[in-house]
Amino acid sequence: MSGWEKQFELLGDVLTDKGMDVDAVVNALKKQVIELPSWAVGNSGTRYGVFREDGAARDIWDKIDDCSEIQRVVGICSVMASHVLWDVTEDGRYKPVREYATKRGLTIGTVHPNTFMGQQFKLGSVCSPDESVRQSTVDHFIDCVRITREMGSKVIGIWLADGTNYPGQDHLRSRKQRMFEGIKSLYEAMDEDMTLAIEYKFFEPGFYTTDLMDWGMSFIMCSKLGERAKVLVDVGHHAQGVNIEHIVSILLDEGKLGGFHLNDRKYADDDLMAGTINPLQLFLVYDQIVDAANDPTAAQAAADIVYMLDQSHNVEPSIEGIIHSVMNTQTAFAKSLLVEREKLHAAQATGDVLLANRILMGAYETDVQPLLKKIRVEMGRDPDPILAYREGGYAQKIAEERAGEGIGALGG
Ligand code: RM4
Ligand code: MN
Ligand code: MN
Repeated sequence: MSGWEKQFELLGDVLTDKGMDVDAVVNALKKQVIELPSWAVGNSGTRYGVFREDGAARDIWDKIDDCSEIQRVVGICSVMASHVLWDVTEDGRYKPVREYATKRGLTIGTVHPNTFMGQQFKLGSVCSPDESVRQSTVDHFIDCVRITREMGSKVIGIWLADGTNYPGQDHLRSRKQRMFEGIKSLYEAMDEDMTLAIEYKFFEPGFYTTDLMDWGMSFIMCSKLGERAKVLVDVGHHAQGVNIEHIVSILLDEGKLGGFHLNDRKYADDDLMAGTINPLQLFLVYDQIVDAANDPTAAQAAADIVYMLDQSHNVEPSIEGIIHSVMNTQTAFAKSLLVEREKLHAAQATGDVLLANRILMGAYETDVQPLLKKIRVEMGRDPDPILAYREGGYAQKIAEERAGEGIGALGG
């Protein structure tokens, strides 16, 4: 028996003694799915520069190959999220993308329209004061419904770069009304079984106002649109100190949590690897989800959440960076499964503040690595995905094959 196998046995005994169903925990971990961000493989940069990576993906085919390699070692990422302008063939097609993904063992997940890169979007997309820009945005949205169908996906995720830079620049209430009309056109064009996830971000690229600046604004849009519109929470899109897990709990209770863009940050929208700066926060987010999953009134809302990474790798190799994020996300989820919920609820009910916090932190402080190694092996993977990736020789192979210049994450 290897070291981690012995640790697993011990952990299993400890959890069983606490009355926990270890098999249920193992099964839940095996069912976890994280969508890989096609845009995070390949070179990326800050606004100051791009550091080119040996073997960086050059086109959509490389990106699919890279995601497939990631899935080979992690086992819970058979879905690739897509950004439409960056994931198209040279002759403007999407079907071959889906077909190649299938061949490499992947399906296409959340499809993201792009209404922020064209010159026309200087003053916004659906919120622009220019009617023709609003119309071209809606045309793109509707085209994205077709693309989503062609990609075999059921979820569209929008993030609007709309905002203003100066007081007085535009009429704020009019922008809100234009935004609703624009998103409504998309919503109405969607198939009955498609879901719209609406992302918010508190600033950037606009620095004075952002038309969808927080979950409340997304929530207003979603509520007015209907059942199939839900809020997408990018964990890096809040002001400092905002309690994200609280937002998550409220959205879950309202049945309005569409999904996550997972990453981490220290200051603003830093797009760092998930769970690297504030692993406690990631755990607390998962804790709310698992709590809802155990409550019949919120279980469906929890089951419907779509999870994807949205990050950008500037100094770490992108494939390894993504694997690391997936592993950190597994860790957070595993810990949240170990919370002694009945005890916690009892402590909450009696106002035992200290005990409640100790119960929660007890789960957070448990070493779940033996558990994760166990499920990886049971899923036919190596217990350590990073090591498996390094030993597999893929990095060397792509460095040779793709010698020359890779593309940037923003397509350039
Ligand atoms: C935004 C937001 C979106 C992402 C773009 C590129 O900050 O996170 O999800 O698609 O960046
Ligand atoms: Mn995002
Ligand atoms: Mn972002």
